[in-house]
Amino acid sequence: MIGGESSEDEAEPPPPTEEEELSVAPMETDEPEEESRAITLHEDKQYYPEASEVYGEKVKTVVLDEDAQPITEPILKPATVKTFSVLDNTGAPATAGYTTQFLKGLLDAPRLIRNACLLGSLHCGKTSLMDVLVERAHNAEWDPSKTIRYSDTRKDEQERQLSIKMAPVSLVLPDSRGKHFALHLTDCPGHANFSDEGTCALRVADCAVIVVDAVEGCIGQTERCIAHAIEHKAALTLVINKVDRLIVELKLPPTDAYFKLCHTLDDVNAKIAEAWDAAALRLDLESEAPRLSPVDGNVLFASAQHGWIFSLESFASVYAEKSKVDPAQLAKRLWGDRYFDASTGQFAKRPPAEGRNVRSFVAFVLEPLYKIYSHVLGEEPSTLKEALLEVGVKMSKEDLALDPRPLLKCACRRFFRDRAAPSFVDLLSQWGPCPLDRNALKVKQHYALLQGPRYDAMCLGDANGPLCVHVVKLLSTPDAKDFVAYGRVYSGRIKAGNRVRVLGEAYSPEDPEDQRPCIVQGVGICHGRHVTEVLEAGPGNCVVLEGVGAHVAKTATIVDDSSDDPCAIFEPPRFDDQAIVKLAVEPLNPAELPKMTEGLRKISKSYPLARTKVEESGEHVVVGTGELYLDCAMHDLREMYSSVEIKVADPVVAFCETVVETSSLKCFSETPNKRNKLTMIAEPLDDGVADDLERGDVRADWTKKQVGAHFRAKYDWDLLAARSIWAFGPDTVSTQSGAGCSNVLLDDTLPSEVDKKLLNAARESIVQGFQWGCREGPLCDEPIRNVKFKILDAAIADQALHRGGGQVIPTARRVCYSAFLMAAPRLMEPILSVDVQCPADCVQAVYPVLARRRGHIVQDAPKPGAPFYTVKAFLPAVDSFGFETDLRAFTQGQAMCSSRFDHWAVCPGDPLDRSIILHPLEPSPPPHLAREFMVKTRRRKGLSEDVSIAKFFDDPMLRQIAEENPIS
Ligand SMILES: Nc1nc2c(ncn2[C@@H]2O[C@H](COP(=O)(O)OP(=O)(O)OP(=O)(O)O)[C@@H](O)[C@H]2O)c(=O)[nH]1
Ligand SMILES: [Mg+2]
Repeated sequence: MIGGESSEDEAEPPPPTEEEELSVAPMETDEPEEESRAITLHEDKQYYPEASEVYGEKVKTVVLDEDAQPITEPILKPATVKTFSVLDNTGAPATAGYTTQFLKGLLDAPRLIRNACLLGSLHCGKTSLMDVLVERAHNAEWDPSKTIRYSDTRKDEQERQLSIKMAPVSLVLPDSRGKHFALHLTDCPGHANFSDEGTCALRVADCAVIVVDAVEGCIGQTERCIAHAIEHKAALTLVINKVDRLIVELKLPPTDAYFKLCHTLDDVNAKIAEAWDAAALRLDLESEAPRLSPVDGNVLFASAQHGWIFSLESFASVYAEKSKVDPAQLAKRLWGDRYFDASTGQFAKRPPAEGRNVRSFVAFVLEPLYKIYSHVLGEEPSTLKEALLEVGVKMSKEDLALDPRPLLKCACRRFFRDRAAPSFVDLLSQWGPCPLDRNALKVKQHYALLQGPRYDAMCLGDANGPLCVHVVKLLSTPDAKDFVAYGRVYSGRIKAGNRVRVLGEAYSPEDPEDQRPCIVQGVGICHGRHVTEVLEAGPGNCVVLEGVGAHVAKTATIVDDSSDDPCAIFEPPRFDDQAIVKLAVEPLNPAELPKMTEGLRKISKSYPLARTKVEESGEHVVVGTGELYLDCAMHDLREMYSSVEIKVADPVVAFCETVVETSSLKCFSETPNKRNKLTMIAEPLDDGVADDLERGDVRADWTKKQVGAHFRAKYDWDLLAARSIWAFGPDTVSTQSGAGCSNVLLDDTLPSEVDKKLLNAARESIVQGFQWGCREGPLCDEPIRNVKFKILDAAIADQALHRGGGQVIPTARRVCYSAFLMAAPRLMEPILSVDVQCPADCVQAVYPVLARRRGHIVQDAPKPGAPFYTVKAFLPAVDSFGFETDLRAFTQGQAMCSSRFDHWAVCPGDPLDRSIILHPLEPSPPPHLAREFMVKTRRRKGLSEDVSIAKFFDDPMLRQIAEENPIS
């Protein structure tokens, strides 16, 4: 009853009122709601025309006798439009000063396109650097006292001041000669947890711009970015950012600042050489690692905060304006041991006999910069104008009235004029390859079918060839209701309205089930916060596609619907990190489970490395790379993808199961129909094999000969053993899902004892059983890692009917388990590598914090030219929760740390040792840890408390064990 009060205490129902409330409500219809929204309320009984007369056919009158909903709730809920992105219109061609037509023209000229990504450590200034470029491209006059962080498009990124997602920003910018280029850039997050976003960006990029903080130099995270970029065969360039910190914070004299920059550069080059050498053979790289040098133009210096970026040549052009010098020639003399002799006006490799003994970079580059900074920060306002004029910086009265920070930015801008963005474009135009030149390389590296007309067209980037787009990432729409796909066009032209096929990650020509037809609803160029519809795009471009997001799980390959020529997929990305932290989630209100599962599905789409699964106990689990990763995923789950209240358990880590000895018995198992019998043993793999398999150095699709040659050459296996490898498991290809394919199944039977023909007939089923077993080990359902299973004997039924999958697969799994359990099984835990940066007096405080968590330090050393130490350590992931907070507390917030997965290590203790008594709420001593982890994991998963050995052994097998171990 609208407006009336109904009391629950009343025994009698309230008498019917004279008045009837009439409300006009929408009639049930399939039409969209908007058409039938009219509602009126009337409180007397006069004649009212039928609602349909007034409001049209689809509206009917209903009479409500009692309140259908509380009075506080509006009958029609106001439409809530949620947005999680910072939206503005900057980036549209109109605001950027060019027409969409011009943009489209550039997109059709692949020689004027560059695809690059900004990679680097946490907070080294990638987003700020992007701001400098965006400011120029959009002719935006932003408030110099504020940082915009244009490519941090999500509100939470702005609030946390941290990039979480990769942000594609396509810009049209001129180089120093005024030639315009279309740059498809991606700003990647620097936090170690989000390195998966960088992997996706590298998949489409031809060039990696490594950004380094001038003070921090090349740190662990930078090293990983370099190695990962080399892994993707991206061209390497370097920006040394935050050079202003050397002047303002460290107050280094100019010569020391030069040495510091040299040291950073040498460090980066050393790391490039190291990573190159490690990958050269595997990736078939050129023998010589590239060397970056400012003289070659592939190193830039920048202070993104103060709005400047320069190369030696662009700095030389400042001098070229005043005197008649060729900037290119001068630039060559501005780095290294070059000295200017003022008396002769010449540059020499030795200091002049008379005059100043400073290198040319110091005299011509750093000293003018230092002067600007010292004048702005140290000079009285009254004399500042003249002082800056000395260095050629003209400032207006209004400029001089600014606060120091904007004033600095303003003075730098006046000095460098419009050189920042063009220096960056020069870098990419010279060192970033044209996409068409790189197509072949990328296709060869990542595409699965290396022949045929489609392959040829992709390698050439043929706009008239068959369509092929590699979607690497799904980007949430601002309202988080849908996803748009971001990918690179390899061949053909993608158009809005195209009928395409979306091939998923599980697609293969042999098993083509994972494909969906769909219609591309829109093709656009992403400018970060704004998308320009371009309707179509050709090869070499990175575009966003509307209408396909729903059909893509994580990555996909899009091909035209009509063509019949064989197609394959781009293999799923290989990440340089692993998802090892698990979080169990549950809706507060159980009825909201479907909403939560829908949200989890979206989390898995939005976070490349995140996996979601349901444990046997019914528990929903999200697996991610670390605490921050899961924190962001939970934020998205609660706020963006499902507005459901969620209960979250304490985070736990993923484990692996392994063996440390050879099986003490030959384990056998019979199929239920007693017609087949398999005998196996398990033993640890040689060191390094599992890593090779996980890295993809050895692939399941290799021929027997290739696999044999590899194992013989690298691990000294005998040829027979090397050639008798049947399969890798749990997965055929190494993925990010924990253990990847790190186990081997070997056929070690003798032709004299076993009918090989029959055995081969059952091979498929045995392999499936092995892979199933490896996926969920017997200790606590975690993947098996680093184990070699050998088939020693097999009796296989000669009738196909009796050796079907239903009989053989579970038996193969059982025999794998029993062989595993007889080979001293152990639990493996993930170990993180931790990089800590802290002042010298804090180093001692780091040791106890690590020691308390079973961590150990492998290196602590002062950082040259910086007032801090870097400490490298290993820390078991299971003890890493809260480590950062602890470290900050112990060092009064002076230590910074970054950690990520490094390797798997065997947990101390025997997980099957029943003599261990676990005391609740008490830390277990190290020898009890494996047992504790196993029991807790089993409990969490709803498994029985202990591993029941009998489950995996046949009776005859059990008798044999009992005979050999009479006591047990
Ligand atoms: N002094 C100085 N500070 C800078 C410079 N560039 C960026 N910063 C500051 O460094 C911090 C991090 O900058 P961001 O641009 O967010 O760095 P980022 O690399 O994008 O960070 P993530 O994406 O979170 O890894 C901010 O506080 C910036 O103001 C610079 O050139 N000089
Ligand atoms: Mg950033």
